[in-house]
Amino acid sequence: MAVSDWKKSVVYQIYPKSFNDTTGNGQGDIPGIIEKLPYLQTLGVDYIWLTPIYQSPMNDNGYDISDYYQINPDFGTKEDVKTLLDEAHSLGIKVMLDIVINHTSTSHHWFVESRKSKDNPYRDYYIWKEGTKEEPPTNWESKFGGNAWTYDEQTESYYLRLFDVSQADLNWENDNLKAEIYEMINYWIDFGVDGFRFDVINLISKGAFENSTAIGKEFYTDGPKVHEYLQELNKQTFGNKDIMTVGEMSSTTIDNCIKYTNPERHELSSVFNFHHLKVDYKDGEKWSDMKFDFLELKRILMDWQVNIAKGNGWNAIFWCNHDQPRVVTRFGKDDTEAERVKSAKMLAISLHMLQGTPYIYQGEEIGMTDPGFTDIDQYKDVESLNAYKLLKERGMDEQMIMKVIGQKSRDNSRTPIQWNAHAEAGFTTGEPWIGIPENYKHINVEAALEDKDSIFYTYQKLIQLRHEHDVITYGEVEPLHMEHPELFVYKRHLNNETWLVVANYSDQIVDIPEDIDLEGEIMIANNDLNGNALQPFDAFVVNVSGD
Ligand code: TEU
Repeated sequence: MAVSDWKKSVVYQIYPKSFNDTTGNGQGDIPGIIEKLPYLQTLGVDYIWLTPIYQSPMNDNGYDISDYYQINPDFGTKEDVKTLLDEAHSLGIKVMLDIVINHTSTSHHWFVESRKSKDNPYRDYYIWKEGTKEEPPTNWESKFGGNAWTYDEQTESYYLRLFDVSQADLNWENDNLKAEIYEMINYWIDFGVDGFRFDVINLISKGAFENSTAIGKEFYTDGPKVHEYLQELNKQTFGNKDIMTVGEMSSTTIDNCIKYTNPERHELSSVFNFHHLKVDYKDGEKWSDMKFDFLELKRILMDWQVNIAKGNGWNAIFWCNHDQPRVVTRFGKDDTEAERVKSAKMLAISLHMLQGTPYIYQGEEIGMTDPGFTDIDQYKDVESLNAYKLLKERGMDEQMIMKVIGQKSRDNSRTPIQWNAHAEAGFTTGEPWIGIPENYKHINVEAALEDKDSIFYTYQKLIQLRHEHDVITYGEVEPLHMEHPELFVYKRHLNNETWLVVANYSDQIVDIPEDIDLEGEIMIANNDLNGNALQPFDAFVVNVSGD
């Protein structure tokens, strides 16, 4: 049953293209989501967030929007969205849409107009600068590789695109543009949605357009007017309404995230940051081969936990999304079935006991793994395909390229949900748009629901615990044993209640430190406690109140 306090809620992220196909065209659709709502109700989530479902050429799977008011026909119709809202609401599930307003597709009619001439009324909706064919306005780099400016023959100028060439950045200095954005968001509020996830929202305020000594991030990340823009957006659209918001913050800081989410500032409800998911980027480079740094992971998570709370801000907490590899492969272990199940539960427990709003990405609740693609032709993602070309140009050998893409590609999380052991994992009756790993025969929703010890039921219980025990939402976080190389240990305190969380991140038996007393009521665990040692990937949450 959904909770009335949004701070106690849990969100389930749906990537519609890979969720459930009802037409046999190999891509998921909105009726497919409707069909699975009872499953999500069984899991117990309060909200679902759908990644973009609007009209789009799909160069970046919907993050390139060409019309904010139309639904991509591959996903269904506006009627389908209405039905989804009604049916979700009747099951006590709220619905969040993804709003991409840092950029639009270059097929959006604003951009089509904008590129026509320098005096077109839409010209200023985007960021155009002069430059010669040989020399772009600045040396900034696109997040997807290459220079961030694209030369347009028509008016012999450059437009800024921090992502793909087909994703032109919007100019938030333009009042008409802002008014159109507010109108569009209000349209979806009136339509009946309950929340929004704002894509790369901390990039909307561009500062000076100058050459960078790095890749240009410093000029537009948490830019000079971003808080002003968000306060205005809040006031003109969702502020003072029962709408939950989460902003996706690229390379942000704790101080800015406090500002984004402290309720007194009227900006957003919560924020995603990604610092804890860069602990396997060697020297900050995503396309590198590296096992994750566990001490760094704990340090970053706890730094955000403690300091965001001090500033009265609010985190979103997550391991997975449609841009990240699968967490069980990444921070757990999927070599054997026992290790996969055990480590997936441990990761779930140690994350869901933190403070903030937890997000579960489709398939995470059954411990889906990276697919282990070995051939570049298996990859579909624009970022991965660009990386392949760039790494080749840099001279990296083919085997290493496939290894790092295998580790880091966004396609790792984009393979379809494995519903059952039938053909194509029950996702489609046609040819899936992207490959499905063989392990669907035993890793699937049907099998998970039948096994009362499955990962699914750990997630279900974690959601129930959050709904029932205020300590998880409001308790103070006390980090412990931060230098321990295998254990993640912390306490949560609320009034007279104290919960202790102990998780073994290693595949080895580890002694329990002497000052850790696991005496008390076990609230959730993935094993029975026995003796003074933790088995590989053990995780325990104990109510130790009265110690
Ligand atoms: O992602 C923003 C973003 O910068 C990253 O998550 C990015 O995919 C990654 O860092 C690349 O290494 C958001 C969306 O989540 C993503 O799917 C879109 O491609 C991107 O914005 C552009 O809209």
